[in-house]
Amino acid sequence: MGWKNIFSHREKTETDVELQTEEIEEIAEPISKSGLFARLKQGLTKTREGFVGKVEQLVRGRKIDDELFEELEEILIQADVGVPTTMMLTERLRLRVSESKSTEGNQIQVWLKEEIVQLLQANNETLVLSDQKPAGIMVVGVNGAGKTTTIGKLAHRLSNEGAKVLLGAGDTFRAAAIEQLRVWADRVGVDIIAHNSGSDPAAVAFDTVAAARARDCNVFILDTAGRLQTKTNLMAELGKVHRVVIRELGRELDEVLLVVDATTGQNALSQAKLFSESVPLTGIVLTKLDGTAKGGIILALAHELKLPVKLIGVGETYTDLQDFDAKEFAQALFA
Ligand SMILES: Nc1nc2c(ncn2[C@@H]2O[C@H](COP(=O)(O)OP(=O)(O)OP(=O)(O)O)[C@@H](O)[C@H]2O)c(=O)[nH]1
Ligand SMILES: [Mg+2]
Repeated sequence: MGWKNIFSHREKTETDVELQTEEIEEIAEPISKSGLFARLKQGLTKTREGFVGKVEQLVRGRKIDDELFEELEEILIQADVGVPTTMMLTERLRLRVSESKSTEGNQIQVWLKEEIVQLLQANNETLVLSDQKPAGIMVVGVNGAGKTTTIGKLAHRLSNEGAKVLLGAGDTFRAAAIEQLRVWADRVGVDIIAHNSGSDPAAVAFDTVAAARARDCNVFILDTAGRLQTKTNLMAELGKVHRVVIRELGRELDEVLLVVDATTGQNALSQAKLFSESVPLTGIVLTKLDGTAKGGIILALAHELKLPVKLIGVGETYTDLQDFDAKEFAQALFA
């Protein structure tokens, strides 16, 4: 069985997972589904308390009226759900109220959870990597969003699942950035392509693709320097790196992931919009959800963008980079 099959083991039934255990044991740390869910729940503690907890307090023992809706809107906006998504959600809740003629405040919380699941599910996708060697992932985002850490965690996971992984140190802006990726490569036990700091990132990208092919790698992951989405020259540079990669690869990348720090608030939307003008983004990695009470940004991203959130970061350890699963997410949030 190839690594790709193992990669998607979370979607399989318990029996399927058991059957694979023998093959996985040597190459993967066993992380049970319940263990992952516990990490997710723990990572969402602040948002659960700051957002869902407030909704709970609001509706308890209350009758549904306009005032309750106004307060609910305030809670949603404070949790970074954003105005358009807040309006969409409350409109749908008002419709449910008028259809059901319910007056119990508690009902609002039940419906809100259902609406959140529906919104997140509409755009729920996980990573898709082709069987063609090498599959390619490029990781972009603003400074400090969590790109390099995400690459380290992803390399660990793919490598554990049997893939031969190659990292490309495309952030040539700082010497420390190359070193940081090298530390991850050593820790995970995968190869890395790096040039000196200050060198051309497109040349690193080119060499990474060529080496991935020459070494028969399953997948390469290219790091890039953090950049503000408003700096047009840096965004143009990113476009150039991407063009070099696909020319050398001979096809589109499998994933171009935008890493977004969940604590940056509504700016996340601007990041997604402007980055997607330079490179064809395939999905978002939403990091540092554990560090914010404003995890509602994930709802704004789902509603206002066409891009799926594919991975979420709920902490700093290996197992804290998880596939995004709408149902599980809502379950952990409302637990
Ligand atoms: N708590 C928490 N911290 C995270 C998460 N993801 C990344 N971090 C931390 O965020 C900090 C920045 O991460 P990096 O991976 O260096 O970010 P980057 O986007 O590569 O940064 P630049 O290369 O400087 O643009 C590090 O201290 C990471 O440990 C997460 O999901 N949760
Ligand atoms: Mg970095």
